[in-house]
Amino acid sequence: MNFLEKLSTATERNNSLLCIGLDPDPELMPAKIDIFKFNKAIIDATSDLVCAYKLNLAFYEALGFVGLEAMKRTIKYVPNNIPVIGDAKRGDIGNTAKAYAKAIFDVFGFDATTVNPYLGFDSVEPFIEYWDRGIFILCRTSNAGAVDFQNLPLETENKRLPLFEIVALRAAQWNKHANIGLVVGATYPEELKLIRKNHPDMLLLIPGIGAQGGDLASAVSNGVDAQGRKAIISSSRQIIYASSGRDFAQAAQQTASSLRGQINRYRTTPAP
Ligand code: OMP
Repeated sequence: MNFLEKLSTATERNNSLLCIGLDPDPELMPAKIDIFKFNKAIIDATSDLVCAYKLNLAFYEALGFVGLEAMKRTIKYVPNNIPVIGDAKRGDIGNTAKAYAKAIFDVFGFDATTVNPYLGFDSVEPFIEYWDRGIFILCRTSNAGAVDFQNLPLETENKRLPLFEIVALRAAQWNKHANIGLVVGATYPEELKLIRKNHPDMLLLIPGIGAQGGDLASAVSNGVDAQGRKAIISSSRQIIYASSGRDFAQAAQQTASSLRGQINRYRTTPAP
């Protein structure tokens, strides 16, 4: 199964657009628990509630080889019928990008990844050439500093558009294998709405609910396509650190279950 098939079967089977971000932070995790065991407990408690898991490589790399080993074991442990997104936000000149893509897809075995488009097409192409994997291009990120560049107006094809809209246009033009999606933060609902309006069929990865304060209702109703699909609503800290005690997996399950239910209600609510 390619990434999109895996995603759509997991979405159907679990009736879910929820993605859980497995971003292990020793300062927030229950004391004395090994990273793989922590992830395993969360996966065991939530694998019937999600459409995907997302691992941000930064949290694993920050722990050195022990972290990378835990990341590799976690990817293998996720049931084969649930896609695993490697949130790496890579972007570099062509031959380096090729090595990054090889590491993410062949060595670690992720089903999809996030890519930073700042260096242009030749930096993204080596990822897109893995046509059976998913590529999420950073379009309008969830952080406050996103405005520094992403909202700057630029001239292109006789139109004046903010940079993030140009990124979305280019991503649509590059989508020859139909394996590209966009990352759009939940914290900017108007931008999200605009991207969805201009790209009715594009798959969107939407982080920023929970710890970053993005509004779930507007993220879902502005993010889904006309059929209430094509959006992956991702949350990390809100779910995996729902409790800092020994009941963390049970608390994660309760939070994930409640989020899935809310998302499903908003999926059918038209955008305001
Ligand atoms: P929480 O804020 O704990 O839910 O984590 C959000 C996760 O999504 C982190 O791994 C971020 O790096 C990632 N993320 C954003 O928060 N904002 C973005 O615009 C893009 C991403 C991402 O690409 O996933």
